[in-house]
Amino acid sequence: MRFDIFSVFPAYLNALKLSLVGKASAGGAIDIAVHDLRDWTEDRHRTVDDTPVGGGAGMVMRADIWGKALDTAFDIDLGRENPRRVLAIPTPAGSPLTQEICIDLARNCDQLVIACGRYEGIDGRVATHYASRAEIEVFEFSLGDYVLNGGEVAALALVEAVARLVPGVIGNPESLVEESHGSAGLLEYPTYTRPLDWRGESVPQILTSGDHGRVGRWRRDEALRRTALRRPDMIAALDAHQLDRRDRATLGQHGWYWRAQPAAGEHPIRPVLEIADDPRLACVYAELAARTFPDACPPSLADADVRAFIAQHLSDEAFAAHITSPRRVIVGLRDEECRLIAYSLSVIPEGNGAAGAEDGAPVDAVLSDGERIGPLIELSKFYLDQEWRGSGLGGMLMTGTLRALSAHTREWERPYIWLGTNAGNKRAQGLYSKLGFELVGRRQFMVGEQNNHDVVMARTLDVSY
Ligand code: 6GU
Repeated sequence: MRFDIFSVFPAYLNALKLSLVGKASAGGAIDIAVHDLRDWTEDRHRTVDDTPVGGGAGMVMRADIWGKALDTAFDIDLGRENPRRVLAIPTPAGSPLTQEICIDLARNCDQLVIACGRYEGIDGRVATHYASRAEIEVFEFSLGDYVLNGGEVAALALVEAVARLVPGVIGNPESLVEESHGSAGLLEYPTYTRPLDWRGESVPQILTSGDHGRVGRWRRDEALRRTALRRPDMIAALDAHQLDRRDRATLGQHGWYWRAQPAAGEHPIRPVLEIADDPRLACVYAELAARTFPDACPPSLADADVRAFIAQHLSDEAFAAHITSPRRVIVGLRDEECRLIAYSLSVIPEGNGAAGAEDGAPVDAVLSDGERIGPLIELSKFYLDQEWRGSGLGGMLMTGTLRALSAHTREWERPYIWLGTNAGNKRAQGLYSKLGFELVGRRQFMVGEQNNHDVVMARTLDVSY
């Protein structure tokens, strides 16, 4: 691969004689030529710029000088039919340079010509003229959102990023596999070497364990964590199909979730928690409640009874009443399109819980270790939209619910929360026990004419699990 770099400060590019890129060009794996733009001037002062047409600050580099210079590079015979020639123009107004672009250039480009501008940039016709020529591609690129005095540093960056990917330049291509911005779409995990103790800091113990499986997992968790903290945009761009069960736990800690059966091309999202405090939201909650309530009913329940229950207890009006009631707390989760994907509804008993709850709810209960607990808040509804089950979102909804409730129980000595769920619904019971609930008793629950058997589960209201 051939690089031709044009600059009014050719000495700036002497760095390309050093290190890996220097060796690669000395060894013939790549071919780098640096040219002084002023060699194409004809006046005594070797002038390359002029004032901007239309006025404004600074100077603009002349198209005629650039044209003569760049033509000489594009006239070079590269010794093959239809070579791929790219004109790269560094500018803070360019599109971001990415690893993906560098990989493509390293693999598929025969000649990379880099036009380093100075001052206020290069006359705009240079880019449009070369872009109009069928045998040349133009790539105006930027290193990031800051301004450099000229394109030379960007040219150095581009050559180094591309050259190291040219086959044969790096001795051990393995080292390209796991690096940041590689195929995993994550930043690289941190690396360490001896001494194992340095200024009171030791190398993470797991790395000296010799357990490759655990080391591999630790490194992936670190890569995920770093990326979540430093580059949330990269997490948002991940393909959910490339993420595993452990990734769920790690990214869940940073607020990222994806569905258990992601669609093609689905990305993780950061659901947003809300406390429903405006009765105008009632219809949104009623819709999700009506849609999810049947999932918790045993198959023996008559459809008509389920529909009647929904009409009576989960209507817009019912939710408007819940939302405005001081004894109800409704918490929702919304996806990035603001769709409601999960909600909970809690019932706070009268009189700081001392007087007992409605609907035959237990005032207090006995835990498995014999401890009596109470007073109790009822977690009356806790539903995830079907496709979000198994995503870990239940943990987020539970934490949000407990936090919202704790604002109501500051005066309580030992606040507990209970729920009843159908005795046959093992999936729900499994979820609740993962979320810190334990079995404390049983109860009957009427839907229509039918008496349903529920288990009652409870947990403390502190959020320290
Ligand atoms: Cl490519 N050129 C200049 N002049 N400034 C920049 C840049 C490029 N990328 C970021 N800032």
